[in-house]
Amino acid sequence: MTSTRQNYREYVAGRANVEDTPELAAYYDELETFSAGALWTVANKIEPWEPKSDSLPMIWRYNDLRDHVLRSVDLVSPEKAGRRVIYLENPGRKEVAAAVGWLYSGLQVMHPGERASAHRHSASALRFIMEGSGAYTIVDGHKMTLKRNDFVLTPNGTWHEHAVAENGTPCIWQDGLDIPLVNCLEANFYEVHPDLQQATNYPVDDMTKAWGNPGLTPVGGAWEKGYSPMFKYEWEPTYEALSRLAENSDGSPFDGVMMNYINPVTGGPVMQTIGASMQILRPGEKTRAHRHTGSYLYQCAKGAGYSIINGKRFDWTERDIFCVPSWAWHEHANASDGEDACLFCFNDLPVMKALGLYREEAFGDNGGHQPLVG
Ligand code: 1HN
Repeated sequence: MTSTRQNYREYVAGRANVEDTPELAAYYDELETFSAGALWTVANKIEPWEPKSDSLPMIWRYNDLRDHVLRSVDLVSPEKAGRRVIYLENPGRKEVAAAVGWLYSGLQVMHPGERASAHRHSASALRFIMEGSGAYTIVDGHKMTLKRNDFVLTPNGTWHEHAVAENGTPCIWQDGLDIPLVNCLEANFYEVHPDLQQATNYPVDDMTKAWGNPGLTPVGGAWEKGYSPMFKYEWEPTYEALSRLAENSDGSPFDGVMMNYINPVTGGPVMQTIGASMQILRPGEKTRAHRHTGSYLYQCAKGAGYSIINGKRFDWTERDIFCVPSWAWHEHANASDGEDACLFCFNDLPVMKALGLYREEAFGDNGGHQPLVG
């Protein structure tokens, strides 16, 4: 019998390097009948020297996708589809429907007067509003109005639903979820709301009004949940804060002027599994290359520029989405001489950090910039 079994040998002291013999092949066959195997045949594969992402660096250009997203409105109803979403599929992560690593993302579209049913799940989700007016999301009874570049949380376990008001315009937003991760951990539950729709029990936008005041926190506003009580982070104060920081600081050589969206109760990430940030690149600014563990999805919220990821250049403009896989070298640049550029990013950094798996490295050569390949 010829075996198709792979033997991952490495000619390095301390690594597994056992030659195949007919006797060992027979032995491996016997082990297989008991659903067992010899570690030394796979050790080098399952213990890579450094993270090897299956995800490819990718860009999804809005110009390519927008018409297709809008077309789905004629093809399926939100009632039938549940959510009318075109998801972003990384060619290396098709089986798990991930855009990068263990993160899912998609573009959701709703027309005025449409309302999707309420549900909840163990996966945590976020929205980043791309275009349109009149959209709102209800999270655990809290209604939030959504405008361009607003960032909204629908944390794990919260009832949530979306709609666009009758007098609104077609709305598109980016969804981000940790579904691939939660499925990988075999911990995902899903429930449809018993009434299909939630009652809105609170004043509109109350959570942002209560928790979104810089340097101030409401007295008596106890909050013990693992995610931020501030469900919506609006664009104007975010951009203003970044612009103010940029006047006073150059930020980090690798990320430039960047701010994290935080849980105001803890100062930590907005949700337990997903973190998010916004960064501003001033005209002509170029960051130095570095790499770190964790998976990252970026959306250009303003302006234009390019990123070099593992030696390949990706040019982006407003609304384009691109990913940086774990341990991929990356640097960002604003090529314009007049306008600043802003990059929204969400990532699984809270997971990496909570599990003690975060690592970072600076690119040392060539003044900190990658040579282009290909
Ligand atoms: C979900 O709940 C939404 O609530 C969007 O809008 C996309 C993709 C997979 C699983 C749940 C939403 C989703 C999702």
